[in-house]
Amino acid sequence: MSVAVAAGRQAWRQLARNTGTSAAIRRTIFSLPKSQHSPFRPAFNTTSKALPRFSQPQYRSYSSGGSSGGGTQVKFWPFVMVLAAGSAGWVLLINRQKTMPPNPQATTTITKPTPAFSPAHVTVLFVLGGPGAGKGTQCANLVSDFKFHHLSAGDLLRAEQERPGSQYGQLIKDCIKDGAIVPMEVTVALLENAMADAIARSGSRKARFLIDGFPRKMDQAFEFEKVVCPAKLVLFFDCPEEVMEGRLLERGKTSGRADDNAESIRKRFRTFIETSMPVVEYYDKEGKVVKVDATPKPTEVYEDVKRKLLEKLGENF
Ligand code: UP5
Ligand code: MG
Repeated sequence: MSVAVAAGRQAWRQLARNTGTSAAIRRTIFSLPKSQHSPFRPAFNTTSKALPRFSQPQYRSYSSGGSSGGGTQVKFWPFVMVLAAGSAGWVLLINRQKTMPPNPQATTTITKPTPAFSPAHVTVLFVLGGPGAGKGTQCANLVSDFKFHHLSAGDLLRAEQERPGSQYGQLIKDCIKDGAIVPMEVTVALLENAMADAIARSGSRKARFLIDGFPRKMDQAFEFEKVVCPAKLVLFFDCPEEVMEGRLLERGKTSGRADDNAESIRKRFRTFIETSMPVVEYYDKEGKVVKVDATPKPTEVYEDVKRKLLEKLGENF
């Protein structure tokens, strides 16, 4: 029997060594009275009244408040080692990444939409002002003196409205009569096509454009500058409503325009104040607005336009 007990004790020792059981547990086991070392009892069976102390050291070994002072050192050094090894590995990894060349495959490319025309070749001036302020009249003067291409957004929309087979004809007609703004996708596309045509016809990459009556809304401004071409400045014709109304009603006698009537004019004014003036204010804050008083007679207005434009842009803009 004693041979069997001795063999059992030897087997326990071997098992504890081989399985890496902590020294604390091993010491606890092998410091017990020999009678409690039976290999046939489950060492960690907490329900076993005969072996309550087998279970206790295992829980305490993770606590800094253990009652066994000698056990504390032994309990913590493996974790300190693991932490130290982990930290060293982490520092090594970070340092290695710093010295490594960037992986081209891992680089995320953020592609911004490129405008169709570069401002290095194409100069765009937005021409804004209330209905009847004289935008079209003054653009005609600038075309003859400065070789601008004049594109009136309103004229392009009216042409599209009349084009046989246009899917936007009715939409444009309704918007114009109500003084409402046609969805920007339509107008921006018409402007871009007209610019491309003008450039193709001129045979030169360099071109100057007066974009008349556009943008009438902030989203149009952002969209145009993003996909078509950034604008150099805004020429703004400032005119009181009663003056504009008189001009439009006078023109309405012969123009044939569906919006030159009292009711449409009222709606156009409201849209201009609520939706289009914020565009002028936005560009004004950007320092891009050239403001001209549009109440004098056309020739006087033009003198002012010319002087202010040259002041702002110089001779060779
Ligand atoms: N006139 C001009 N200057 C004068 C002066 N100094 N003294 C005395 N008379 C003067 O002039 C209007 C009239 O005034 C003319 O008879 C002229 O002889 C006289 P004009 O040069 O035509 O003024 P303009 O500002 O161009 O007036 P217009 O009516 O064209 O302005 P709107 O901005 O209202 O019209 P537009 O054609 O740009 O737009 C029409 C509609 O299209 C909009 O209401 C909208 O529904 C739609 N639209 C969009 O939806 N999106 C757009 O981007 C653009 C238009
Ligand atoms: Mg006009």
